[in-house]
Amino acid sequence: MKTAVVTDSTAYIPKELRDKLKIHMIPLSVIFGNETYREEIDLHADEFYEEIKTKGLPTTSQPTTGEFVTLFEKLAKDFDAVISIHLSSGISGTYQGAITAGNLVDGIEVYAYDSEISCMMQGLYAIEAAELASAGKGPEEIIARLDEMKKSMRAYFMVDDLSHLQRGGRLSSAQAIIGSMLQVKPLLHFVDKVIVPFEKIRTRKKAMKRIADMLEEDASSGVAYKAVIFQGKREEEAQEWEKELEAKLPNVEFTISYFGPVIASHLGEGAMGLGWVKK
Ligand code: MYR
Repeated sequence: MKTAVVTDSTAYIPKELRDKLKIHMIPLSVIFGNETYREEIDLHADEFYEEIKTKGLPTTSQPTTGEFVTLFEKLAKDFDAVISIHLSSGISGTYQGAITAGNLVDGIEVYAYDSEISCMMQGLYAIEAAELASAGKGPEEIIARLDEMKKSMRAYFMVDDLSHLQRGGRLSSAQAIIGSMLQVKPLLHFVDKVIVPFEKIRTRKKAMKRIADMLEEDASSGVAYKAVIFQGKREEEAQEWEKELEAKLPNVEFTISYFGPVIASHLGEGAMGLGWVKK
């Protein structure tokens, strides 16, 4: 059985790696006024962070059902099945769009997979799926492996200004709790597919230390982990953090990734995070 792997743009897998692993990408878009840009195609992270200096943060949209149908029909010519891995269904309708399109397309079995997260953590699922697919594994076996990964995956992030997430309706918490958090730097994470505050922490430094301590605790078992540092225009800080963490945690393999246009439209500039999963 030939299985294709699709993920959406919010996995932020660099194009060379996508091409090498034959991962197909369907883009989400950002909308500035009357202009729509498909991220990772028409608009990349660097350009986006320049644009928002004058235009402010845009709105975002998921791929249309028609775009999914076109992609799946194209894949049906060469593949028997497709695993379509998407950002959490609790923050976007993209995963549901893949399911709807899958029901409309003949000649290929569509397995939509809800990553229940986003960014490069979602990317790690897609990379693993693509490696298994190219080794000839079928969709059920691949999905079982992704479910296994989900058990050890954790990610925490913080933003400079919580009001963007609140305005976009992507912060799931009582208004009173959010109100009390607007002045501090809460750590955020995903629980049951939605973003909720994890802990109130007053400074960035303390928040970063708290996340690093949690990784250190998990990695202290000696098990090998992959970890991703996420940053929204904080490359230097991310590089310093990576060096510091690498020196302490030899069994953890680090990568630096980024919050691209769609995700940064909800987080604002300056967001930072760390995620990890057992290898
Ligand atoms: C859409 O318009 O469908 C896209 C909505 C995207 C919402 C993004 C909310 C922030 C996600 C943060 C992910 C951090 C992962 C470590």
